[in-house]
Amino acid sequence: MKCRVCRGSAVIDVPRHNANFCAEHFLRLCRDQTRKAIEAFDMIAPGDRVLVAVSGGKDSLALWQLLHELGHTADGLYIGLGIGAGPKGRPNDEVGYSDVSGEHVRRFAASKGFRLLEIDVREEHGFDIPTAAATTRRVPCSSCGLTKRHLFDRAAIDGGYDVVATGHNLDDEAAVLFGNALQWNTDYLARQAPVLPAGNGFPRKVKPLVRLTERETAAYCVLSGIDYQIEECPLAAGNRHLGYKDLLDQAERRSPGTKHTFYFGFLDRAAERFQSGGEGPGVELGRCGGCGAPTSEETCAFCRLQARVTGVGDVPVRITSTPGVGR
Ligand code: Q46
Ligand code: ZN
Ligand code: ZN
Repeated sequence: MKCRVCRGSAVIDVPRHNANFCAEHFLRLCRDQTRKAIEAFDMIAPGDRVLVAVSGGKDSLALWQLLHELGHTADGLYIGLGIGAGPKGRPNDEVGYSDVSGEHVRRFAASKGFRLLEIDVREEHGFDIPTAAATTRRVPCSSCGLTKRHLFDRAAIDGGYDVVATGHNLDDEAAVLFGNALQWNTDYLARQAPVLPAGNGFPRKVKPLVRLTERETAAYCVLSGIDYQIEECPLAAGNRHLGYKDLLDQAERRSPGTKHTFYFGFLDRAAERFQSGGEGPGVELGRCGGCGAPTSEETCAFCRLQARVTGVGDVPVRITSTPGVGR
């Protein structure tokens, strides 16, 4: 197996590019794909301050390093979600999934000299994700996604960042698209883009890894010596997107390039047809009475969730977004 670029000995095959690469040229491929996504979708302008959502997993740590390699100013934000099942799947381990994830992030940031911000949801907001899920009786990813979006938005606005970058990769985006298309969730299809512009008190949101698959970001980490949290979130089991990922993996094995064609074909030829206004930047939003976040209601969804879970206040919780979609 020879590298397509230098004909040296290859360490990885990438069937969708019909090519093999040595370590050096595979890492370059990852940088080039990230740069291409950033440029094609005007994700980050020169001089923009970027806040990277870091979880300790392969995608977010790869993204953080890639942004630095591409010359961007990127700080990280880690949110401690209080997810407690331990690394070996034992519930109520003293060192839980979130603790281990946080350690990976801190070690990585310290080794690179990157600036890391942290928010602990238990300490600062009085609840954790397992409790929120039990209280709302919804899959944990609903309250988790809502919490993360809210806190990243607020930290970016408060910290004067121009853009929030997340590590969603091609597998993630293709799976969300697949799920939304299966159910014809036209509102979500309208907002499924690798860039959501700033407006209405929200920062710009970008997904610079949309041209890389999960396997490729994992290989990027291994080949560049990034020590990431390998365990999957123990609360992910109820997440429908995992099933869609399996289906797309099968299709990809039979026909390499399927995920890319599906996702980028949608963006090129179909996405526009679903745009019809909605809560985009053009619609004027009010401000939450509790925290000041932009919202179409008196109180934002995060403050309603917090009130319901902590029992402080009596506000009905209504979760309308799914992870990875929309604001
Ligand atoms: S951390 Fe949170 Fe994820 Fe765990 S509960 Fe779901 S959304 S799976 S990226
Ligand atoms: Zn090579
Ligand atoms: Zn609020």
